[in-house]
Amino acid sequence: MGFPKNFLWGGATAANQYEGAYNVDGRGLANVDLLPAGEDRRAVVCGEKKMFDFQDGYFYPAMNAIDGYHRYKEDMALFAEMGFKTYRMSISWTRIFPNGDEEMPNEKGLKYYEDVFKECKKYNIEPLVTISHFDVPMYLVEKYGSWRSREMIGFFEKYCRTILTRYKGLVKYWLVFNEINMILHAPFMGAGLYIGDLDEKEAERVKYQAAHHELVANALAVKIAHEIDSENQVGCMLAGGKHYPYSCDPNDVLVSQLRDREDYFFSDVQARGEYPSYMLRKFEREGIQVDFEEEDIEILKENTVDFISFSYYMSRVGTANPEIAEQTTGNVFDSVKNPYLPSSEWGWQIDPVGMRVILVELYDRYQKPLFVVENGLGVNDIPDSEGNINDDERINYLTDHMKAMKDAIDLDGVPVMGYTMWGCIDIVSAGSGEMKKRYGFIYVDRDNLGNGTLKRTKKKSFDWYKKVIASNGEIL
Ligand code: P53
Repeated sequence: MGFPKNFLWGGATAANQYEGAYNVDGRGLANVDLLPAGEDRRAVVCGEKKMFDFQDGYFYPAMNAIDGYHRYKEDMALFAEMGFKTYRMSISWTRIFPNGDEEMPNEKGLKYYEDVFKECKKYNIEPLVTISHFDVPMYLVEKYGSWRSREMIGFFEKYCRTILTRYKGLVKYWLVFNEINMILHAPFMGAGLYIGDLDEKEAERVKYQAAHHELVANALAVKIAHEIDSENQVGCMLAGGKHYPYSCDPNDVLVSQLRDREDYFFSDVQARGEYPSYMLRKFEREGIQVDFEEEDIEILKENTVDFISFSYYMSRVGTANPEIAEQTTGNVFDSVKNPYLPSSEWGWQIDPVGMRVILVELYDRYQKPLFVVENGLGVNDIPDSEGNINDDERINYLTDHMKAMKDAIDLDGVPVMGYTMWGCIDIVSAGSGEMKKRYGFIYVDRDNLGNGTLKRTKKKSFDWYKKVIASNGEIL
């Protein structure tokens, strides 16, 4: 027993956190370029502070990131050396359609990813491609207000058709929207929505209307992918992590269950093909007017995803007791602190058992194959006097989470397709904008302000992960 023979071990990155080269080869500006480092980042990410262009006095870490655009061959060789079976990456929408509404795609952008996929093939690495890892062309944000407008569906459909056609035979595994539920918590980073000028009720309506458009676009992407190549497998992608009741007070249990539904709403639609009754009731009760077109119901119903993917960093806690207010820090998902769990340097609580809990829960709920497409630990790794990085804390974190995943496979019978460790090479942190929040097996010489040689160095975990993959998880 243990991990299945064809288990897809690998690592994950996202275009805006990895590539840099934000204005090279005709690439257009995207929302994700405009998230500044520093204390205003959160307000921009959450759509409260408007940042539609670069402003003086700010540093924008995604502009150059770790220059993966020019260094992917060197990085891919290192992934191959670790034995990666898969590499999760994302396509930057504005490399393909710089404004989002062009008649013809940008050939330089298309060619770039074709080269990347060919490089994967050279090493027998199966690409797992996110179609939108939070990015939206700024032109569409300014002209249409991003996903609040139904017009977005058509632009996205065209983008999907273009890449699915071009990369037929090179890519088989696709994810449509990264962490689709992020739209409720970080609307500008997650979906290009600026809502700072709206009252609370209108902001809520806009978020759900935009979510509906994304859900329809997701279903159309599934449809197109299946039409273009019946080999294609398309997954949804959820920011995962269950809410545990703070106590066994039934009211805490209920609150936790209700909070989980804010996340499961998305995968419920994507996996089951219809709006869950609890969400329709919520819209009715709270007077949230979400416009549906007649055809949407059928589109959603007929184009459900093939598998469920998710990120898992931490579990969350729900309580009905307003006096329990100690919050965890550093994540856009607010949660009460769990007294049983330790925290990372960034205040993210560490809970390997929660990996098994979420795997079991998602499989119970959907009975579709699961894919763990993000998991990992952000640490401020500091090279010692010899330049070595002994990241034992990361190795322990990953070992514990992989063991929990193995339990879910072995003891619970959950079908897990693969595991891609987040930030397999150090990249810019999405939440904090820092470079020093590092996840990688590979260290990158760059600091929070963009200084450094960008030199890549293997950490201790590099050889450890190589052994994990070579033994198909047996050495854990
Ligand atoms: P960082 C929280 C906040 C921001 C993005 O996060 C997040 C989460 C976790 O649910 O989502 C994913 O870099 C995301 C990645 C991101 C990763 O978590 O803030 O898909 O883009 O880098 C880790 O430590």
